[in-house]
Amino acid sequence: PPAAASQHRGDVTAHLFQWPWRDVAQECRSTLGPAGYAAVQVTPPQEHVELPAQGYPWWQAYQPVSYRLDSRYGNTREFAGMVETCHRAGVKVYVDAVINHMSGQVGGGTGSGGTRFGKYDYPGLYDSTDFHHCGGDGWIHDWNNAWEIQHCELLGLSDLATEQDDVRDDIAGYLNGLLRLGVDGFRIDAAKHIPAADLAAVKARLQRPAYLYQEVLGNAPIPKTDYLPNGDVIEDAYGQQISRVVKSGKLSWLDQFGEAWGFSPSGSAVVYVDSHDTERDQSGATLTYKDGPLFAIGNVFSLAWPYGHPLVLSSYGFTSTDAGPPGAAPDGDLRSVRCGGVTSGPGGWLCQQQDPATLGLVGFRNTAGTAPVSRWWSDGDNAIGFAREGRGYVVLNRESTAVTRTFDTGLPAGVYCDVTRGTVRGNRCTGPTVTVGRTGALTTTVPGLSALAIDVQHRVSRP
Ligand code: LAG
Ligand code: CA
Repeated sequence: PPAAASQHRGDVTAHLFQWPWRDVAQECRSTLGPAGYAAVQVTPPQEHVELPAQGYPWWQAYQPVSYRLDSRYGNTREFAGMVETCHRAGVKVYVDAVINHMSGQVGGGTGSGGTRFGKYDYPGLYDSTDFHHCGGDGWIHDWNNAWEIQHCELLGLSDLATEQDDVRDDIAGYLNGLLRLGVDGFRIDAAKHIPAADLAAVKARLQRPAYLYQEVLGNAPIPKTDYLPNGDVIEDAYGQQISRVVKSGKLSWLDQFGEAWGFSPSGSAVVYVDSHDTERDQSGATLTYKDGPLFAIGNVFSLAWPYGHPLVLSSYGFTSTDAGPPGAAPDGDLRSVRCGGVTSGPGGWLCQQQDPATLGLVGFRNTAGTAPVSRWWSDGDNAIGFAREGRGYVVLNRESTAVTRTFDTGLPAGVYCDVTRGTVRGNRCTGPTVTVGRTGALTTTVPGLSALAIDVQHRVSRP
């Protein structure tokens, strides 16, 4: 990859859930690169099952049929072009790697690239001897039993015998092919269902170093710490807790948010407010785009706060949890992404990665770098403010009424652009500004259910 791709650009990844490769490329060029996103996470790119009778659900992508890059999202040429374009824009590409299992189709079928397959038979790749066969229906039933979780079938998906050398070779062959196309790292899907030692054996077969973040949900009976020697882990407790605090707790509880809450080590944790799975959780526990200003508060906090590596979900409106991406043709083919969907119900692509506050806070986080949190203030309830010492300051007001006070920002005096609402073009802020006085004091009013963020890269004038 060109030099731009290896420059330090912070640690925010945009997950462009279900986006075709050509649109991802365009988004790297027009938004992700200029805004300072470090990386993009793309949908599993391998050939997958096709389920027209079920309306081509999004989760087809999580049932591999072969390792050819021939999917609903594009072909090998389009995938390679996307990686090249994103690198040119300074954005790394992380692939969602589905390597615990193949399909769950009992009667078999034909894949998105035309491959005919059976549940335990993938011509030229795997046969029945390459899979685990537990008793009974083969499924995982006892979720307190670590052996079962790793050796039986997740949701009835044919479970690869990852302890076998030939299976490890085939999985590594797939990942190495992606690395040859320039891919920078992998989200290891369902990592908890693969013994950590088996993943280590696959990693050892990679032809060059790659960034790994592993999906290990919960801690029992399989602890996330088992996987830290392989790379980072997804800290799913983060999204649960931030959702709970913002929906029904107090922001003032967040002053030690991170390892003190029992989370994984900050430098090894990938975190999100919501994911493509949790936004479909029916319990309503997760903060999602459906929560409007509350979601915005959780999102701004998570980007401003120096714990973990944030993953920003970009998704589409839906009512049915199975619904595939908007605007698909009757044959399941995808049309190009058009941002601007309505925020509830089916309707369109939401493009949360382009939200002004999100763009502003990606810049804020990059500007803050390793500066520590300081000057914490709260009203003891649901309004907080804190600095990233010398680099930025943020106020979050989840009260229903406005907060007016003088905040001790510690920032150099001047007029600052509120990056939750505007950005600097030329030397002017496209949104509201606030003035920091000579002692770093900022006297302002922050309306109920809103946020304010300023950073030293967006100071529009000095005294
Ligand atoms: C994941 N991480 O570990 C993904 O984040 C998650 O989205 C995947 O589930 C899961 N692991 C397997 O890769 C998704 C859907 C499931 C879907 C599965 C396979 O959330 O609902 O299961 O992908 O396509 C579907 C049906 C099940 C059925 C299964 C097998 O919903 O009812 O048992 O297919 O036929
Ligand atoms: Ca397994």
